[in-house]
Formats: sequence, structure tokens, C-alpha cells
Amino acid sequence: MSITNFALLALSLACAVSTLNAADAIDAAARKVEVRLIEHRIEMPKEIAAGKTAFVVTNAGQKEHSFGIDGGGVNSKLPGTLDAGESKTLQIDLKPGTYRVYCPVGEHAMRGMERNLIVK
Ligand SMILES: [Cu+2]
Repeated sequence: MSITNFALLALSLACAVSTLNAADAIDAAARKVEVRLIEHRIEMPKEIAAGKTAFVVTNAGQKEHSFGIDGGGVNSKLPGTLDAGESKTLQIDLKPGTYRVYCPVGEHAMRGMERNLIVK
């Protein structure tokens, strides 16, 4: 393989890798927080540290669920819903404060899929 071909190969590999990262959109510096969605509750830590946070949300229930967070100027949720067993990541840069996390599907929040999250 010529040097030029090798350089082109390396360049195309680098592009492929950066495309993958963009699709995943997970910042390596983000602190991961595991979230489990079940009928009808959300299992996760009560308190987490401020900063770049990647909520790794898993639907551990039977029905469709999703995950949103409100408070302190943040109003964000996963795009779409999670099927049973599915996981998606929601990344947010969180400032200290009290937030509300909830499931935006149907009346799930009312039925118990909402709670406060303290960010320190
Ligand atoms: Cu739900």
C-alpha cells in the first residue's frame, strides 16, 4: 500500500469514527447516571453531581416509556419512546438545583413515574 493510499484509508477511518460519535452523541466527559423505567416508577439516584450528565435510560417494564427532565431552565426529553428492554441516552449539562424527572407517556407521571432529582 502506498503512503498516499494509507493516508486516505486513515482519513476515511477517522471520518467513520467521528460520524459514529456524532450519531451516539455521548460526550466521554459526561458522568453516566443509570435510569430504570418500570410500571409505574422511575429508579435512579435521588441526588447527583452537577455537570455534564448522560442519563442512560432503560425501559425495564412491559409498556412503552420515555424520560424527561424539567427545571432550572432545562426542559428536555428523549426523542420518542422506548420499547420494553430498549435503552437510550439523554445528555444534559446540569446546574445545581431541584429538577423533576418524569415519563412523558400517557398518564404515567400521574401514576407514579415522576420524582424530584437533586443536583449538587
Ligand atoms: Cu411511562
